[in-house]
Amino acid sequence: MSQIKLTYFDFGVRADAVRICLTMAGVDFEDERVAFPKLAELKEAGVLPLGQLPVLEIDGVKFTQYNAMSRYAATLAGIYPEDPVQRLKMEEMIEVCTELLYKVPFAAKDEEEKKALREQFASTKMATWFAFLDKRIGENTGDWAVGETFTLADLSIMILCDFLKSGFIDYINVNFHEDYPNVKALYESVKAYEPVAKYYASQQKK
Ligand SMILES: N[C@@H](CCC(=O)N[C@@H](CS)C(=O)NCC(=O)O)C(=O)O
Repeated sequence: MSQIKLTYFDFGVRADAVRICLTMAGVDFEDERVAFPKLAELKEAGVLPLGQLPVLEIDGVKFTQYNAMSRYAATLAGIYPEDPVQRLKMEEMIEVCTELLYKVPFAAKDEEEKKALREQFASTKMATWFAFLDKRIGENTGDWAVGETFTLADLSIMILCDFLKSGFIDYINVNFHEDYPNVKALYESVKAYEPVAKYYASQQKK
């Protein structure tokens, strides 16, 4: 059996898809959660391949890039569709979530500028991406983001909404997704989906 260790913060955004999928797949893995200052320490020690987290270590080989890890774990969990069109639909949504995360304005000269940049981001690009996800979900028949089957796109959208809900990105409405009825409904369905609900319930007990 492979030795698997995921190292990240005690945060969902770039790790929960991997954690949930490995759990769904029944894979035994070490879920190492480090405090924020530990990143600098690990970088300094030269133990992170790209100086970044998350890192997924499989039998001594360290992998970077959370979407790559998520796809690997989703494949093990059986939620990575084989049909090319279903896969394209799923990937498109995952990439929208990823792009949104990468484009949140972080650099600003002061709080006032940060507030202005984030509010502008929320009302323009972010609104466009959420409206797009909402439209796409609405176009598909079935309960899930790409249609009849639960896929990694469902997790990606739920995790993005949870990240916003955490309040980590200040000046952006924590319930931003609630203005988009299909995204809102999907978020609630994913949270209630048994393997996901079971995973989060198991985390609360810790
Ligand atoms: N492209 C990487 C980005 C990872 C990333 O930026 N992680 C942040 C923490 S959430 C980090 O390690 N930042 C430190 C740095 O980039 O120097 C991925 O998809 O995993």
